Amino acid sequence: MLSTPCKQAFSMSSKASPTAAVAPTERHAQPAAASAVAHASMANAIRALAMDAVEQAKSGHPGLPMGAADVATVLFTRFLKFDPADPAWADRDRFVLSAGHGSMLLYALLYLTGYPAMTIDEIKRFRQLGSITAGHPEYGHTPGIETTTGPLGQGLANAVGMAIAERHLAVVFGRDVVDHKTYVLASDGDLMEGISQEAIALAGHLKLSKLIVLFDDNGISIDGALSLSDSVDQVKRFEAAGWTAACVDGHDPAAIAAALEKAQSADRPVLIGCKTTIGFGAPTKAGKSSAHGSPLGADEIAGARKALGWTHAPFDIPADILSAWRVAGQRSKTAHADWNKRLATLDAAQRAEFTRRMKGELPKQALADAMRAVKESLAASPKEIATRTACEFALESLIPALPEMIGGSADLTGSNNTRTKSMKAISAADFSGRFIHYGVREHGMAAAMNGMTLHGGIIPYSGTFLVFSDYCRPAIRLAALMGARVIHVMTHDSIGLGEDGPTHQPVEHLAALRAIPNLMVFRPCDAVETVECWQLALGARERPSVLALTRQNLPQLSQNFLALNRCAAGAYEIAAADGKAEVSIFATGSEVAIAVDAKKLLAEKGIAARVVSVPCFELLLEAPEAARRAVIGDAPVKIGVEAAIRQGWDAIIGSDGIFVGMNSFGASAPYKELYKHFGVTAEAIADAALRKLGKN
Ligand SMILES: Cc1ncc(C[n+]2csc(CCOP(=O)(O)OP(=O)(O)O)c2C)c(N)n1
Repeated sequence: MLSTPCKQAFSMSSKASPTAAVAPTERHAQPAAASAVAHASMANAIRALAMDAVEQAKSGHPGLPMGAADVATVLFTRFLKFDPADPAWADRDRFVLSAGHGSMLLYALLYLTGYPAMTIDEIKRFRQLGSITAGHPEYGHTPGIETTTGPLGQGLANAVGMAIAERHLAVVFGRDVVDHKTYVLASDGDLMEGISQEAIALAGHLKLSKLIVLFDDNGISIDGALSLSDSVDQVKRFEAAGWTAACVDGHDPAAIAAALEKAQSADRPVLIGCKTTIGFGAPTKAGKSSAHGSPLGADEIAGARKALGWTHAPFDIPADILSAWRVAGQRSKTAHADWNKRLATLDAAQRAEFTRRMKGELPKQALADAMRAVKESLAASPKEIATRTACEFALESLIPALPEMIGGSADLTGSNNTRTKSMKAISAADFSGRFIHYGVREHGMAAAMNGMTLHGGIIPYSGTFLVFSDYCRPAIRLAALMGARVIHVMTHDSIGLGEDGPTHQPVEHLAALRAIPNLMVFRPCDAVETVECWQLALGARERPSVLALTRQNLPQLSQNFLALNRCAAGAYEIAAADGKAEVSIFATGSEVAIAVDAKKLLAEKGIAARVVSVPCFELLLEAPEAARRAVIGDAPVKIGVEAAIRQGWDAIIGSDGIFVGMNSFGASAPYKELYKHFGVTAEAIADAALRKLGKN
């Protein structure tokens, strides 16, 4: 325990005084120039910027920044290792504002500590089009933002992935170059979301001792007092998950600093519950939900200025206070310079590898060689295997070639085939492994993977059933929004999984995933396409991917070695028509072989048909128009085949095209019977084509 858990909330009138100075602890003493300015003035600068920016934007959330200003001031001026001149410094501490609605807290900190891009003009343009001060913090949009937050709980779960990445990379490259902490500021909402349970359980299990969560324990959410809907003892909850947890007065800088100091040497993840008052300083709204998510109003702001002793005009930070903050922003300069020196003394090959990995660059030759070897071996001895098995076959070559790949599964390792024979599991005692047993935690897994990618140095891939993509969809959406390369292996991708029945048979999931912008959904039809889709997913540095793979065996349709990655076009003609095609059959995954059989049936009736395999809608639909037209072709009859719903297919077959697939949930039976039962057969395709041609 760090200190005794708090029982009561601390109000403005508690021992925390808005003008109190800080008593520096020995190790994290404030720099001289900073300590000349009272802690309260520095924290009040955050409060003033937050209330003024929200007021000017006529929208936003002043309550959290005002309440958490003391906690953030202590963290940023005395503990956090960062360098505003180099927001991408690989060994910086990560700070995640999980409660993204409090974005003005982060923007104020970035401005005050001196991130060059974050000017006072950007603060004044809070929430305006083209500013870097978006409503919620957006990764890639604003230097210094580690992850996009706003959907509550995600940031906390991202941080778990960041902390895992740190531990793994420290083993690979050594503590001299990888030795940093991950800090999170989380709100009541973050901790109420279900994903937080998955995240804290995984972090506790892995004893992520360099993960420190500051809980903004203000007892208020949008509807009012937290007591309306929650009575969890968070300290006990975190302790039960293997964390060390305690509570401090979040307006007492000395207490916050003492807890943070103690957390530095913890042997497990740390929760510091910080009792705060939302909207601290606002005369009538402090401590109330009315401070949460709307401008305070002119009178309330005037009252807050008075209460806080802040006499300065809106957006005006007095030179001495700004200078104290800027000095704090320079605190880690020496640490950064020392780190540069240590990196320079690293063995040249190790240094180059570290730099490559942190930049997210692929070992191009190694990847190309590995892919070529797998394709050559498939051409030499074709395999009739499930695409999930083909995935494992590909991984056997990829894992040694790409040391940055870290695999995993949400407790379906044997079914997902995501763990190759050589892969050792990561554990609390040993982070050198490259496989993570995420437990039955799809959402936590997907969000942790986002965190690993954002940390840098790692390309994470997962395993679960495609039907459970719903359980991790919010994190997949954020990966797509952030442009994060994470790869989800999702097996058991249709009624082809058979007996487990409709609860496990995805029907609408491919369409739902294809609806997410910037996500690539691959559905390879055989072992060769599986390898090619892996190559494309790995090569897409700013896009997440889903690989939808079968449980059931499929014939290898491409038996000759081709160096070209045909899947790169999104779709290609896998079986040409004999003569001018009257029918084009478009299919994905397991249904491509069925389409090829239908082509044969049509040939017997004298109808020329071609089959186009469509392993990736997105790549096809993004292709230049001429290329797209060429592959879609102009056959009078177009048929789409996929053991899933039609939604999305009209982009390829047109609204008058024929679709052979699912109109309902599946059923429990051996899979061959299911294909017959639901009419996803070569005969059904051929009959539909003949009917359309008036030849039936
Ligand atoms: C997943 C998700 N659900 C709902 C919301 C909308 N929302 C934003 S803040 C919030 C709760 C506010 O309470 P708290 O987290 O305690 O923040 P505070 O009031 O202390 O600022 C909600 C429901 C959201 N951002 N994310």
